[in-house]
Amino acid sequence: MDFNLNEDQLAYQEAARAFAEGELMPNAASWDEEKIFPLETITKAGEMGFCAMYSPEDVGGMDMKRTDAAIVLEELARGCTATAAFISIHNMALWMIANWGTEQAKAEFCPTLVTGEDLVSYCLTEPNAGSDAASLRTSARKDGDSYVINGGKMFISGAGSTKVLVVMARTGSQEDGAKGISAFVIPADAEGVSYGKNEPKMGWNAQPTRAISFENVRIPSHYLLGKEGEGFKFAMMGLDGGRINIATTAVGTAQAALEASQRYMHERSQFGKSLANFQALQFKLADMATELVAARQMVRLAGFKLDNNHPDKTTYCAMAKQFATDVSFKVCNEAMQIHGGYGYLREYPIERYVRDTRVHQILEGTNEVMRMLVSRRILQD
Ligand code: FAD
Ligand code: 2MC
Repeated sequence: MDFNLNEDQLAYQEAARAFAEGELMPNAASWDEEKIFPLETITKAGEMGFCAMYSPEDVGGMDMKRTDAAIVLEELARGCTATAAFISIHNMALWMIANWGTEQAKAEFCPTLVTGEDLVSYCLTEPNAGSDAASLRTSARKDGDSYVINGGKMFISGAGSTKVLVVMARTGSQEDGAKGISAFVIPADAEGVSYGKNEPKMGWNAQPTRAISFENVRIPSHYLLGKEGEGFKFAMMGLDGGRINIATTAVGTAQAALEASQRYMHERSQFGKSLANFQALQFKLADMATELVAARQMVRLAGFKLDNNHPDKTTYCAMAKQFATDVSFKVCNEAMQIHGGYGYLREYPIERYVRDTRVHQILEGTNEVMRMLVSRRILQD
């Protein structure tokens, strides 16, 4: 067993770190403050290959291992959590098109998604179907050589700015549950697609979140991914990898918070000594560092399970998402405590790290849903 990063991984890490430090870190605070979705910067990330990391080469992707993509996303998140997290969602949705799209759909949508010139949203959640995603009601009715989509999605990242939507909709009846769900690729400007306001939110301000309505949206039947009834499985397979990504972007942010705390403890003095002399804070820093190492290792282990198609890959992805996002939020919050009142001010990045990592415990499956997945698996044995 070798815990060292190999040459390729070190090269990916270095490239991502340079990109994060040059393009993301200097702008993250103003993107957050002004709610700017940095489309041009994401296109630059696309030039580096970061917009199609684990999509296959036949569509122009990098065909990287999930473990390697996690290394890249961790570094990007040190620069800007919200931007890195959107890049991760884009990678997940593009991977679904690349894997299960028809040749026509792949030829139409993949080239500009791979380069990051265009972006794609992942549309599963509905106002009344959040954790219970299989209860979704958006319908897709077959009509000749078309499908007609009606319904609505909630909380869609990137919506209003993305050019393409991957949408899970019901081709079967409500009683069919998960088996009645299919996945589609839909142009974001198709007639009948409309968008809600950019939801004001606590964090992730460098990317918009909107509701989407579909009113008699007619799409050709070759926009169906795979076969009818396979959509829920595809959505969940996308999320296995997505959950590693959400976990690793939380770890990257917490790493930045840890490094800021280390610096601050040397810089700040009280009672005639630097904070680095107080054992209460030394121990806090030690716990932060230790738990973060455990979280990172768990993310990489889950990546390894997914890369090797291990039968328990879904369980490991859920464990990693739950553990790493809980640890990362705690580390960011502890970093705020170490920074005292200054940590609470916008002048320092710590309060943004806290706001941005909080949502990682909620989305791509809440951490309660992750515990549900893990306990279901344990109790099966
Ligand atoms: P609910 O499902 O209503 O849950 C409420 C609470 O009940 C939670 O604590 C939950 O854990 C708990 N709960 C529910 N069921 C159980 C149970 N069986 N046992 C124990 N506890 C339970 N979705 C997309 O499809 N695409 C996106 O791009 C996207 N982006 C998002 C961006 C942001 C900023 C946010 C906030 C959300 C985004 N989501 C997106 C939606 C996100 O995935 C959901 O918010 C999440 O899955 C939870 O659903 P819900 O909000 O409806 O909460
Ligand atoms: N891989 C392959 N197939 C899977 C799978 C996976 N990871 N997970 C489930 N399936 C299959 C499963 O095998 C079953 O098929 P079959 O009956 O043929 O065996 C089918 O899908 C239904 O699965 P379940 O019986 O487990 O469905 P259930 O409704 O009980 O629970 C649950 C599913 C709770 C795990 C799912 O609804 C879930 O993940 N909920 C959370 C929703 C979520 O994560 N939303 C994220 C939205 S995206 C987002 O937030 C972003 C920011 C982008």
